Amino acid sequence: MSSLKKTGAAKLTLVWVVVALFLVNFTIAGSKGPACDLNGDSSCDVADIDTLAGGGASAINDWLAGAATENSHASPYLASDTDLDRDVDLSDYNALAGSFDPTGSGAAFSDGDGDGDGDVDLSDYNTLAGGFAPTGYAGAAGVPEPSSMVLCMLGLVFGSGIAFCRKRLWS
Ligand SMILES: [Ca+2]
Ligand SMILES: [Ca+2]
Ligand SMILES: [Ca+2]
Repeated sequence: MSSLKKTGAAKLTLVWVVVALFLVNFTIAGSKGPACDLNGDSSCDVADIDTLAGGGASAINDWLAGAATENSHASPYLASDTDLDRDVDLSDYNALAGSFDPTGSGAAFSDGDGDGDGDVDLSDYNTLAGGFAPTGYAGAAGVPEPSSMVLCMLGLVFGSGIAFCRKRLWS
């Protein structure tokens, strides 16, 4: 009688083990998504890269390349593109400037910490300034930026304005 009870208990335990293994396997298989999806919502975006705060440059750069591929872009996201909208513009600059803290720690990618060292400092700023591309950075190399063209035109207008005034006043 007691051996029957033992056999029954062993069978029940075996059933529970099988059920548990099935549930574990189902959970693992169900949560499989792209490697860049770090928060498990099936998309690779700013919320994911922000979880790498302070994780170092190579973790950031790996994610930027992997997520760009996952999101069907031909080239990796730039480290200064704080909102990952494929440009480096004034809104990226404002994010960095608003969180500028060279001695800080724990800054996220969307705060402007493009090199993943946890601070938002001159090095992050220089990277942003060097890659500033308000019209987008996919194939935009070599095209003069509108801001510099406007400055040149203003310079021309201002310069000829001075020449005009000089002519009027001193001739
Ligand atoms: Ca995600
Ligand atoms: Ca951007
Ligand atoms: Ca930094």
